[in-house]
Amino acid sequence: MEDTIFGKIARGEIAVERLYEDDWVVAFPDLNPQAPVHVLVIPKKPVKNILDLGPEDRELAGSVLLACAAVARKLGIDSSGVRVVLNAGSDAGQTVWHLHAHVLGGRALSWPPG
Ligand code: D5M
Repeated sequence: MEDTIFGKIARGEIAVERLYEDDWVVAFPDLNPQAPVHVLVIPKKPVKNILDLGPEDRELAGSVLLACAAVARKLGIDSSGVRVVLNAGSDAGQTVWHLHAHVLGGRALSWPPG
């Protein structure tokens, strides 16, 4: 797949505040926050979105979810509520073609999304 800005962040070529990192993922603040807490969790492996995952990506997929929960705990939004969003495809609003989970919280979030 084509390289993206998130690929550069994953490889450390672009500096971001690394709020969480392990062998599989990196988490950093979203540039355009939609809530008091808005963090992106990306896998280090370049994958376009969840529709691009294969059976070999079980550990990657699990690591993304576990990192979302770790970020929520670290930033203190685990008791009030957290929303995790994975946009996949242009109609879903995906703009960066490297899988990323949005971790949102710190305010009451409405439903359904637009
Ligand atoms: O979400 C893509 C998100 O990525 C959007 O909320 C802005 C954010 N973004 C884009 N570039 C950066 C950098 N460089 N740092 C942090 N956040 C960034 P999508 O689900 O694709 O619409």
